[in-house]
Amino acid sequence: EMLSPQQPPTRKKSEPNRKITDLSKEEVAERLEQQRSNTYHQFVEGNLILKQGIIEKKKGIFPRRRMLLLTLGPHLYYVDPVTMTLKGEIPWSEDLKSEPRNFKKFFVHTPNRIYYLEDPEGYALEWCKAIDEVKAHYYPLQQS
Ligand code: 4IP
Repeated sequence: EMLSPQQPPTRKKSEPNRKITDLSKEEVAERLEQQRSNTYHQFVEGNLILKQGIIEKKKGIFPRRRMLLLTLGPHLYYVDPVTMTLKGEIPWSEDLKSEPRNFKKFFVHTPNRIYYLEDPEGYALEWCKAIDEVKAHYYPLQQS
């Protein structure tokens, strides 16, 4: 099965328990190769994109539409999809926590800031699950 170069694959329906981080070295290498044609590859410092999608990040008066990129590393980059510029990164640490609020809204808690995010497509739970799996992968002793 060919993976689309633009959208990293999400969980396959046939493998519901497979974690987003369950990848062999060969799969990582193959997907990195495919990722070169992803227009957002330029922002992720060579890291494999595990999940990407447009979200709204609320801060101040105006929510900002951003492409959120969850990668190995781990990293959570966000890019302005109109100007195609990297706007920042949600800093990873063992203390990062996702919190779904409803199907659209979710929070990402970090020691110095709570990121208020909204997935207009309604896949907030998917985002939180992916973030939790990445956290469990990199910080296995931190799970409560
Ligand atoms: C900006 O609001 C944008 O929301 C920025 O988001 C945000 O930076 C700024 O917060 C905030 O002041 P205005 O443009 O309405 O002023 P983005 O960087 O995605 O464009 P971050 O990146 O931190 O969310 P400050 O406090 O970081 O400057």
